[in-house]
Amino acid sequence: MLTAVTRDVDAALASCELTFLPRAGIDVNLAVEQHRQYRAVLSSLGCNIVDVPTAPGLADSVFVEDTAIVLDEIAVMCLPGAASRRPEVDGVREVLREYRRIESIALPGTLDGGDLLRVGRVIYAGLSTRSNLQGIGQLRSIAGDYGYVVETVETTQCLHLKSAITEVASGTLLINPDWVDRSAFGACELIEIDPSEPHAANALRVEDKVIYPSSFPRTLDRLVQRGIDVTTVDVSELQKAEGAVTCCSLVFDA
Ligand code: CIR
Repeated sequence: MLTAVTRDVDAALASCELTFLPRAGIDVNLAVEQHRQYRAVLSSLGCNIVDVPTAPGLADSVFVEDTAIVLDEIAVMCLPGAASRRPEVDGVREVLREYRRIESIALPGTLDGGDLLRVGRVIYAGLSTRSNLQGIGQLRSIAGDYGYVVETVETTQCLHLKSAITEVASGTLLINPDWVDRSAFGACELIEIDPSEPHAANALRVEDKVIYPSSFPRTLDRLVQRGIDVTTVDVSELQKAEGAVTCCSLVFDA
């Protein structure tokens, strides 16, 4: 059964970590409503929603993607590059241990799930302000035992690898080529975002469908023209926290 692990928006969301965006007023009540709709779309696409209990004061805890990568065989608990986010991991581990054997990244390695893009048996790992070579190396060693190849890819000007590139259909990636070098993804078909929408590369694939922010109409057109079945969601308040659609869930077969 397709499962989506999510976590409520914390009341402290407005105190979130920010790296590339200036702080803008976040309407937390609206964020809660947008997140409710996001969960409803996940449900409508066949996901069983499993919630991680809230841990008050963890401002960024809605962004569960950064705490783990769930592979078919195991879950690897990440070690977020931002120290304020490390306490988020425990609650997610407690949930994931119901579904997978758990492995973990340890200091001095750091690794954010937002930097991990899995395409088949390849995991592209973003070398970013959050994820370092030690963290990526630990993942390579853990996942290598299960036949995954981990490729390191440098990102620039964006928070995570998945700010710059995500999978929108099997072997087809949506990319902002200004933030990540397209040559790293030679084996895949690439769709470029519309250049006027630099944040538009983050799409959440759920089997043969895609959940996508309503704020990027030009790139949305490109996806639709390629025959991709897209459902849009308004995530304006989560975007002000430098989040988008992949970061609010961990979707896997359970
Ligand atoms: C952070 O800076 O860590 C959060 N404010 C946003 C994290 C978004 N995560 C993601 O896109 N995977």
